[in-house]
Amino acid sequence: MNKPTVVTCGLPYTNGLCHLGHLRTYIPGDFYVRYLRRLGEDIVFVCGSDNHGTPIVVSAEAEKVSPREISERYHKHFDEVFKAMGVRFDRFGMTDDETNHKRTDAILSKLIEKGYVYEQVIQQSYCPKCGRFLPDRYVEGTCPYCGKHARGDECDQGCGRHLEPGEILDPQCATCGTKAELREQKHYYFKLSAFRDYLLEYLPSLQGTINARNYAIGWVENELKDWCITRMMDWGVRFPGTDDLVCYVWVDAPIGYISFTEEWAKEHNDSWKKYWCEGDRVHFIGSDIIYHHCVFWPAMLHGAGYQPPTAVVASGMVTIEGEKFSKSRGYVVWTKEDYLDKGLPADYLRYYLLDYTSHTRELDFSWKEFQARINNELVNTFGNFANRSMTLVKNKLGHVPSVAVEEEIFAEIKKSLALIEENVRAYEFKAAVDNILLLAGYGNSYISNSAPWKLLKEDVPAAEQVLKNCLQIVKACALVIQPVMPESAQKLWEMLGYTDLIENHPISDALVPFENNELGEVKPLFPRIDDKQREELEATLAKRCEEAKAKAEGKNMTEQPVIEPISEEIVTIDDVAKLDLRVGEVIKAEKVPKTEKLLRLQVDIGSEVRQIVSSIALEYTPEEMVGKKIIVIVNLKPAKFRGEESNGMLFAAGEEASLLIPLRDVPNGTKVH
Ligand code: B3M
Ligand code: ZN
Repeated sequence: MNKPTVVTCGLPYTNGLCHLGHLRTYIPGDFYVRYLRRLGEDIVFVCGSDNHGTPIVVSAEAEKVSPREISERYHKHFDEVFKAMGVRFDRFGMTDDETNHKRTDAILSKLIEKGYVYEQVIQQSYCPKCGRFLPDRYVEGTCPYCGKHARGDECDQGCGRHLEPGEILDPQCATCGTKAELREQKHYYFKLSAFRDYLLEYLPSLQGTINARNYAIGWVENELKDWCITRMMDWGVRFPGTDDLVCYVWVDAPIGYISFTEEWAKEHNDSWKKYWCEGDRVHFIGSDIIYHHCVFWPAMLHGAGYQPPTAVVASGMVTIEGEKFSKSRGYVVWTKEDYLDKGLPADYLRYYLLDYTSHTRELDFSWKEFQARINNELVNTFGNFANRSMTLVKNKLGHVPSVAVEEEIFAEIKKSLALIEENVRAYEFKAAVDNILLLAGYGNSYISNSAPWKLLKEDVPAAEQVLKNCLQIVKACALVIQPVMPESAQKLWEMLGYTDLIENHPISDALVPFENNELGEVKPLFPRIDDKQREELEATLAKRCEEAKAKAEGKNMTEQPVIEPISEEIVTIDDVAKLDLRVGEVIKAEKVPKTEKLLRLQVDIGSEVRQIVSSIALEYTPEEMVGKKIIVIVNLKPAKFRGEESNGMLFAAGEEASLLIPLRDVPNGTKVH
């Protein structure tokens, strides 16, 4: 009997919608679970939403709702999308639910008790303008390791490293842009460095994909810094024994895996310990969070007396039409809006994501490739073989032949089953799915070469033998494709004349002789994706990218001006005092004839009316200027512009010549100081 196994998928944060990047982890996780279950393994499959952490608080603040409210909204979204995509967790919990607060408290208390946690006063970024400390996403600056732009807890645009509080250089408040000050704060640290030897012993035996193991070993060999596990904010799991600190989100998030198993066990009268203390633990994650799962998490579990992960399966990243996935640039495919709501079958996307490339590689999504894969592989090979076999039996022969299936057919199926299983167990999902398709391909060649449509006219018993063999292969194909495409497999199962659920049959039923006397209603299994539909899907993406580009360009002008360097010439306070600056009111304005840029203004400066010539005609009309109160320097040496005398100068900012004006109304001639 196999060990009980808990399989988890990385928890989506509840401040954004589900997109294809997410599915790269969940679909293979679901496929793996479905396949192994049908090999008879005892698996519980859990996931949930990750509700804590500063990004969610930042989003909630922007939307003026509570973090719990925003979390519940996105939690529901993910739950629905996963179900629609056929990703079936036994439990999809929330890290903010009570079970997780309790389990996190228990684990932290254990770590404290065992002496793995210590107190330390650190310099933490503080925004003097917003009047608050700046944990994680609240602060931005420069990565101390690679010099790229980084967020408080993660170098998001460079080396991808986890950053400890206080490590970021040139910290700025992410909300208002003010330069952050450093202020002292008391925090708690986890003695990660004490786990170096343990991790170096454990990691070589960690199963899963090789990228996870190798990256982790490399990091541990290089450096292992202690880890700040508290944050000063309200939203999160209260750190034991404190009333102003919560634990860092990466503490309570993976603990969610345990809590969700507990919640499932409670509901099913089962034991969560069976999985967490005795069985196997397999985590499906994105390759950007290997560090958290292969370094922090096993150390934390080991320190608190739990078993570490048995396997970490890390998927490569997703690109969209060859471009780096980016919400702000529009390179994103939303699972619901761009895929499911367009009426596209979940099964097609499952197939594409599993079979495009091997699990650890980068996966490019393009609608063209999507169309090609579906039409060439699913429609032309798999669908065509199943359809030809069943329609010949149903419409031409008229009955299911009673003759026994030939041995060579069973031998071929047996060979396929072994290869598929081997690859599933090795986390080689593409190879597994390729082998499923190869079985259909074998069937397709077999039917083409045997030409039962000809035999039906010449040698009916021979035709019957071929068709019975074909039905056996179709049955096997349905059983093995089910974990990839559950809906289509069920349809195919019913066409084969079964009335029960295919998912209740073990994979090994592929070797049980085809037993039905009658087929069900036979219809084409996979609708083709035509060019028109593909063009529409491409157009949606292209439009989103254009809009994002336009938005970014507009934004650049207003939000990211080119800042001129600060003048190096030093002036003293006496120099400044020499300038006589006054508030003046424009009482008359006209364009200087034959010039493009000059306006001649009559400005009332209290004691007199001055003529000032200014090159603002492209930015302001004379009418606009009349009545404006402006700042004027009144002791400037008179000058002439195009023959017009100018007795002073006004102030304006930037290329747009934004006028400097007094905020409150003051009498003309008031001194500026
Ligand atoms: N919520 C999402 C991510 O970084 C994060 C995963 C938590 S898994 C315990 O991909
Ligand atoms: Zn970096």
